[in-house]
Order: sequence, then structure tokens, then C-alpha cells
Amino acid sequence: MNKFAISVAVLSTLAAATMGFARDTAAPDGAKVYFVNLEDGATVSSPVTVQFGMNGMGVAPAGVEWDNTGHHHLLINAEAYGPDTLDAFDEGIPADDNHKHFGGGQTEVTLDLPAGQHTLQLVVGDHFHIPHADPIYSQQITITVN
Ligand SMILES: [Cu+2]
Repeated sequence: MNKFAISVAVLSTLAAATMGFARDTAAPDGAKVYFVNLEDGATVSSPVTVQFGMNGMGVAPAGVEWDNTGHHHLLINAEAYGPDTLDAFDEGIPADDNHKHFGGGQTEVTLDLPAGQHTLQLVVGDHFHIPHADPIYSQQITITVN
């Protein structure tokens, strides 16, 4: 590693520590998120109401730092989040058409989805929109909109 690369690495680490980036918010053991009303392989009609379930921890609005809480994120037709991609959101879950934030503490949404197959997955983010140290996320499910 040359000097420049080392400086960049050190600065990035400092920035991460200062700004709270990286997964450093604890989540309770055994906490879970899941889809309340949709199963993998379900066929549904649009608009599709998606209910977010959470067990073993609480929902708090984004920006509020309370222990054992987080807010929901719905990944729509995005790359699955899982053991191989745990660091994907270490600088925050993006906010775009494929990554929806529910920073007000909402626990459901109604989506207009075109006909065809869609994947959905829930990921809990902390007050900085970053997954917990032990990330809490659901299975990625595939639904068909008819
Ligand atoms: Cu968020």
C-alpha cells in the first residue's frame, strides 16, 4: 500500500468513526423482521399492501437514537441482502425506487406494481439508516402481480 492509499484508508476510518458509519448499533438477540401478509410465491393484485412485522425490538423514527429500535426499509427488486452482502449498507441504505425508507416509523405501505414478478425484502436500519451490528433482515420473497 502506498502512502496515499494509507492516508485514504486512515481518513475513511476516521470519517466512519466520527459520523457513525459502519454497523455499530446493537440489536437484541433473536430480533426479527418479516412480512405479515405476504408469503414467498404469493400471487397478488396491484395495488399491493405490504405489512412489516417486527419481533424482539421496537420501531422508532429515523434520527431517534433509542436502544433496541430501528426503522423499516423495503427493498424492491434489489439485490438480496444477506450473509454475503452484510457490508453493502455500511454507509447507509440508499434511498431510491428500489430501497424505500420508512423513517416515520411506518409499518406498512401500499405499492403500485406492474404485472409480473417482483422481489421484496425488509432490512431494519438504525437512526443513521445503517443495519445493526448483527443485521436484522427478512428473507427475500418473490411475488407475482397479476
Ligand atoms: Cu432509513
